Amino acid sequence: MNIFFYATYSNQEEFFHTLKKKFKHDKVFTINDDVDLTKIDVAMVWNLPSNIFTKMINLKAIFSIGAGVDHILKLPNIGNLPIIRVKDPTMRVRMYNHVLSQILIFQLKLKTYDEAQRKKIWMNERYTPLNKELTIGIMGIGYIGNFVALKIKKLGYNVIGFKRNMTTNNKLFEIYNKKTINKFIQRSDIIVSILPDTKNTKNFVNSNFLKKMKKSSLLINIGRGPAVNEKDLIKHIKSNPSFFASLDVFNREPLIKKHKFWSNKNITITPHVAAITDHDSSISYLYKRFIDLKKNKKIKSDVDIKLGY
Ligand code: OXD
Repeated sequence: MNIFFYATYSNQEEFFHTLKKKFKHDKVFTINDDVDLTKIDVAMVWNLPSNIFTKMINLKAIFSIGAGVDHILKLPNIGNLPIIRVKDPTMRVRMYNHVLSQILIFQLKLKTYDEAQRKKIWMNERYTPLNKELTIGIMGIGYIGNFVALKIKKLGYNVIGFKRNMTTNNKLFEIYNKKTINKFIQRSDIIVSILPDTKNTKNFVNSNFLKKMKKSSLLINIGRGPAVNEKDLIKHIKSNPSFFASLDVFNREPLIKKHKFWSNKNITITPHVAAITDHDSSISYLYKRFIDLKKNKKIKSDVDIKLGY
């Protein structure tokens, strides 16, 4: 089969070499090859430009080399083309580590002590809640969200979930849906958004949502930037000094220099690194799915185009 690889990763060369080694029985092309795009069977991509995609008129499937597929759903006339996305167990572990680190920073008031240290202030002891006293609300209970929720629950935190169209309950933790979302927000001490970027999730966390959150609370966003209304978040923090946010994803990346988030002491910024793509493990996953396609001549899409994930 003919494969076309395209990515906008900073280490895409390295990724490409590992991919080429793994797919040694097939031909892997890039933009630097003089290749007839109509002969490409499979595209393995991150941020593929539309003008390249539209020339690949005989594609059997398009693979996202990351977990997200928003970059693929933006392409024109995707139709019923099967979309495969990476399900990488190491990505889930990294997401969990990241979430736990941000929970602990908030729970143990480490930002406050850090600020005091910079001013050489020996701060009096402050109450820090135990795990069992905190409820962590996870929005987006998919491959990653479910794993994070269960790992956190094992540490003794109370865990609840939110999934828009969920009607049945999960046996391991309570799941709220779009009808019961208010209760989910009000119960949570910390909300973790692992929401994808879809028409239903744009500005999901807006002033209305934030107002319902506890005054002393933490919002962690490791899903997609557009799920959080950035202006509303800044306003909310201004009037709620005990409200914190830890953001790994943004409306526009990289975050521009003049963005208000940079200098806000209640906001922690990480540059979309909560779960970096692990080359070996994600390429192994892509390979497994590719072999399925080669053997069966067809493959079931991982993505419901209507839902957008
Ligand atoms: C991904 C990401 O979707 O890195 O893989 O955001």
